[in-house]
Amino acid sequence: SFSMTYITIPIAAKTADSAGQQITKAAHAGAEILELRLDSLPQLNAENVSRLVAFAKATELGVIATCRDNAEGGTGDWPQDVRTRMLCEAIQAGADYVDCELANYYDPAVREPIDKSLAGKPSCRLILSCHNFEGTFTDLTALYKEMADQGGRVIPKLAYTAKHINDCFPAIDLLRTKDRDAIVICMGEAGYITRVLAKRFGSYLTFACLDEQCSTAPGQVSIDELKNLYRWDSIGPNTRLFGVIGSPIAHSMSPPMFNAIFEHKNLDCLYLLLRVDGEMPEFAEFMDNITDRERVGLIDFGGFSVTLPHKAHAVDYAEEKGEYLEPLAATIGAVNTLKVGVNGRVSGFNTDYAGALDAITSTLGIERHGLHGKKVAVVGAGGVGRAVVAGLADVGAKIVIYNRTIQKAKDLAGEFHCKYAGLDELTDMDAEIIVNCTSIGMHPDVDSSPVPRECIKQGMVVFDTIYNPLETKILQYAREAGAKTVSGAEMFVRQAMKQFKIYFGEEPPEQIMRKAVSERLGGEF
Ligand code: SKM
Repeated sequence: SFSMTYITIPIAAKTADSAGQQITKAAHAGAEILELRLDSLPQLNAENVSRLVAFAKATELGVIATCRDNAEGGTGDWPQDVRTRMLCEAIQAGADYVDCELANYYDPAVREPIDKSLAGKPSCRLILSCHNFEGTFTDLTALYKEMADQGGRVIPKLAYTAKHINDCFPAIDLLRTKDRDAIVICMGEAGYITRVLAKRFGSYLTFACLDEQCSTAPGQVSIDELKNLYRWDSIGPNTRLFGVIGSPIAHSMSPPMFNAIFEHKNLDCLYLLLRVDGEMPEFAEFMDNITDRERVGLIDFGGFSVTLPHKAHAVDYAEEKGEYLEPLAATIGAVNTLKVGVNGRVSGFNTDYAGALDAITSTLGIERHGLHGKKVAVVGAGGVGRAVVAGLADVGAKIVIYNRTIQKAKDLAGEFHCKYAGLDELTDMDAEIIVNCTSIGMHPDVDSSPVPRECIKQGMVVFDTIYNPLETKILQYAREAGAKTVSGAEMFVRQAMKQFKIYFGEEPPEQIMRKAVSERLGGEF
């Protein structure tokens, strides 16, 4: 069995005062280990090092001392003999761990004094580290073994840059198969899952920063995010994983919303941002990595939300390698929900169209069949428009599709047997419900409306699929005209409610989801 996973905050301060402040802040924030980056001290000498170690030890947190070589990301450009002496000094001063680069440890002029100092301090452990800022290591496992061969008290530390999320899998595999305490971390934004999942996969520690300014390496997550968004204290070795796949994805409200559900229902689950850059090949590689027979049950993803640009890729994936594809998702050409079965094979669904229908029917207080024969103007013929039209056509609404490029409106209308027109014909519109599926009015374009004010009449329902801002220009016009309004946040919550039902087979806690989204968007909807 392995040790727990410690949240470690690097202290890389330029002055002794600021180091002291950072240490105090880190202790308050909930750090469990402090990593003293001695190389960042402006005056590196024995006295400063022992004072800093003593100050850090007084917090009763674990203390790592390292004097990072510039070749592996350090600063200061200190000569090797100075760095070695400072590590020995830190050992004497009572550091719990010293971290020395494996490459340097091979040098007897480094190894011998360090080993000698360690011999006098049996409780101090040696972290042997190797950093690659350029990319992955050619043979991660061999490097790990080389480190482990250096003795029983060694904790191997391997940190490499992930340029793509798919580069994280070797690190995760090493953590799963390691035979001793080890630190394996992917740097870079694409490596973020290895930091957040360090506890799930049993890395000895994960590095977090106090805030973005204090980050000592790219991709470091703040301790506040780890604890409050990523449920650090609740994560265990069996936590089931979920996530939203897309690129860009930082804006997604799915993680705070699903993690709020997990918290509320006390589920041993965690929901992540999964930025999968690229197109079908990268998406398929990611899915293959997750659903790999060797890894299923070990990595244990339960399901995914899928957003741009991967919704069509998810259709193809479910078709080629999955076990089920919802027929309407195939018709729409977009899967936004993947559920991973016990066999590791995925099923694909679309909950966007249902989310849109539910947003409208709940506002009108009717059932879906109540939409039969209703006159609906759908503005926009892109991806969202397709899902909305497919859903409305399925329940027999009378649809007119309006689009700037008339050919696109015509093609979509032809597929779903409805009418179409250009945006200039909106003034002749005869509709009970208007749905905006364009991005007109989305932040920062907040003063534009896809539909002129005079087209909106009292008693209509106006639904904007945009949720940022909560009240777009068209919704403002609608409110002022006495029409009923539906925000994109309503659709967002409802598509996610369907996802929860698909993942867990039970009803979702709607109010908790609304609250999480409201908090994020800064208003009720
Ligand atoms: O269809 C949804 C998807 O399920 C999640 C999402 C998000 O998290 O931003 C947006 C929509 O594409």
